[in-house]
Amino acid sequence: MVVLSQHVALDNHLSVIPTYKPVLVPVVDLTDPEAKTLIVKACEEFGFFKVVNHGVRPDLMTRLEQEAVGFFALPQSLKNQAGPPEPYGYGSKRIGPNGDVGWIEYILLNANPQLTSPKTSAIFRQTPQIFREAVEEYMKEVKEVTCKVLEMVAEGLGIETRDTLSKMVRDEKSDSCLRMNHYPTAEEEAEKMVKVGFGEHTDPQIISVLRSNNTAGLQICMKDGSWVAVPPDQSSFFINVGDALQVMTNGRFKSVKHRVLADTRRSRVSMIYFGGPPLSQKIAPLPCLVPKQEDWLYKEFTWSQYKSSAYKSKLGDYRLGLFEKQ
Ligand code: GA4
Repeated sequence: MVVLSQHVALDNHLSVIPTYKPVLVPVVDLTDPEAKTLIVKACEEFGFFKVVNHGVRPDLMTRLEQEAVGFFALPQSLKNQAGPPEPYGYGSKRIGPNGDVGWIEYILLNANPQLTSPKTSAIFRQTPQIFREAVEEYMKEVKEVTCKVLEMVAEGLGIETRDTLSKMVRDEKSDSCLRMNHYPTAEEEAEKMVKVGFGEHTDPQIISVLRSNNTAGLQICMKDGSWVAVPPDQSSFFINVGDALQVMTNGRFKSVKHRVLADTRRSRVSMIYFGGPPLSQKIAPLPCLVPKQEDWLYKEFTWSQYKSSAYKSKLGDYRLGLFEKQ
């Protein structure tokens, strides 16, 4: 991992190409017997880690990447038929409904194939069978990695029922989603610089599992407020703790603030699986971790309540504030 030591932000552009100094990124080998301990440590210290030996076939990753690249290469008018996102569908530059923007275009899909909307069908219109299959096969395997990691989290935390967290994602009503992001290159020479691709934010869900091509851009925020750049690695997954897991661990795990600074000389493609609970799931500190309610730092809420409050917020807002106990 590399620390961003200085930058100047001007109207979503960085006027200086930042300088970096190296830091270690926690790497967890999922086949290591110590993996659960290392995951818990990484979630406490960074809210972020990289996983290797995850068992997902590399061809599934490259196939979905190729399909996504194919979609993003379509004429703008065709892509627009799959948008604007509400919240699922194709989006360009605008992120969420409250005025956030970035140097990005993306596809957001609900992980539940039964919730196919006309916009989702428009995404798959050009190569229906191949793209849909690539998405489904990829999601099936990444969901397995997500659940495996959540089971290791539960074991590492000493929770007796190891599926306490993973069952929320395995549930057929789980509100998980898949995001495919494209941070394009700039055509104009004057535009070739570092821009904010995806502004700083935390993810609302339980955990997020990201895979990108070999173009840099992802940065995470350390506890002291400094930003560190994460070197890309197309064969690994990067996992971050989301708001819901911060609440369920009563703040022991931190939902890590992250962002993407896009170097517009190279295009970056990432796909992120957001492991979310069913809409009706109650989210609160887990009683097996924090038995006394008076020790809870957060009020109980449903995932549906949290999600609607998130969609009323701006990307960089501290969304958990509304749910903290006084
Ligand atoms: C951040 C994490 C996921 O990408 C996402 C985003 C969502 C969106 O793009 O539609 C949000 C953002 C994310 C958090 C606050 C709201 C909702 C945009 C936005 C301003 C799909 C998610 O679940 O929350």
